[in-house]
Amino acid sequence: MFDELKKRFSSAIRGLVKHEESAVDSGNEAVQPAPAEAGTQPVANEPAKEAKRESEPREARKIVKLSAETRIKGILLKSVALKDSDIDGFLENLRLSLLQADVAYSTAEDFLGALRENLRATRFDSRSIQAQLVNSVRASMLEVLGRGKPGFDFYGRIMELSQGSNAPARVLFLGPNGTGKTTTIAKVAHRLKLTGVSTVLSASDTFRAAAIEQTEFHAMRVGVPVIKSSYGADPASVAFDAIAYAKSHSIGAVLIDTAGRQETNRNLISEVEKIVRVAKPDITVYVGESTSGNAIAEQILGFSKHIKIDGIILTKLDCDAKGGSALSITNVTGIPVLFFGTGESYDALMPYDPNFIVDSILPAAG
Ligand SMILES: Nc1nc2c(ncn2[C@@H]2O[C@H](COP(=O)(O)OP(=O)(O)OP(=O)(O)O)[C@@H](O)[C@H]2O)c(=O)[nH]1
Ligand SMILES: [Mg+2]
Repeated sequence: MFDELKKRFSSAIRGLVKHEESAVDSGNEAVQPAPAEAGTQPVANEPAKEAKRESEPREARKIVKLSAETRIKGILLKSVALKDSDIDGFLENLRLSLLQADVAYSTAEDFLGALRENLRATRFDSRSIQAQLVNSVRASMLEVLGRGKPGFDFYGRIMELSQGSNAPARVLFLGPNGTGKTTTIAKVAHRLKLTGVSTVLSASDTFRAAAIEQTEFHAMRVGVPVIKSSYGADPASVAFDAIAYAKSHSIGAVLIDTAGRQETNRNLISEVEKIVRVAKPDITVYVGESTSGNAIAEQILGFSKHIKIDGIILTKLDCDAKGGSALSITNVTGIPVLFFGTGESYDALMPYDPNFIVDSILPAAG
């Protein structure tokens, strides 16, 4: 996950640092040291010193190169400001990388705008340009990832609701076909079981062949009950029965599975609206797959015209080398991402963490 962005960002950052270094080298020829400093300056191209430079390890050479910048500009300045032309080239490079990794256009622009301001406001110490650059990119990315509605403690809220007067907690899962709704419900049931909250699954996908058996299979493996009906039955009435079962058995939470549907299918959207009217979910979760790329934000906005969505679970991040949707989804929809699905096992549900995304994309600052 995020492999492509990591590769591209690392190369853009390295590229800019190199660019800066060579700009410094050429500047060295143009700028004469001030007379008072001349005695302390190394003589350019002095053979013995050049030979020594060649024998130094790479990292040290980089510092020598950059300390040339300090020699030249440091007489006047202690630090270096990036030139506008460098910033523009760098941002253009990043823009391409972001768009090719499926980051939404508006999010890419938001991020690049924040980064431009950040880079313009930063005085770079010539010995640590790369580290400072990484930190600037990190800060701008976190700023953009932090915009939009903040997430909430999903399990904490379920636990609270499961003990309240309106128990059980009712959680509805919806989204397009095959995104991982049923598997994610099993993951959530597994986690709730470990935290001591009892659950029942509502097999409210009465539409797709084998969907009921699939829910039963997961329920059996996780060790929780399931309420089902027959294919073609009203999914809302299955949810109603599951809630009644939970009430009569003091079960803490009902997890309602639904058939996959597109936001453009009016009949299927009406069906889920009916489930909402009957089951009155406390939390409605949209399950979408990361590999849908840019399209996912549009799909969510389409759904949320009809149904209030409280949170998003982005699945199959483990299969997505790009991962751009994870960066833009909250920024575009304003709806918080709660978890990433990172595999098929029941514990492969990772809480959403902007720091994790940024760490996965950026090279280490040091
Ligand atoms: N690699 C990976 N596979 C996943 C993840 N989540 C679900 N899957 C797989 O995706 C496939 C579809 O998962 P389901 O849970 O059946 O998806 P669904 O949304 O319920 O599908 P429909 O009921 O047909 O709409 C299954 O093979 C799952 O094992 C994930 O995070 N990573
Ligand atoms: Mg399903």
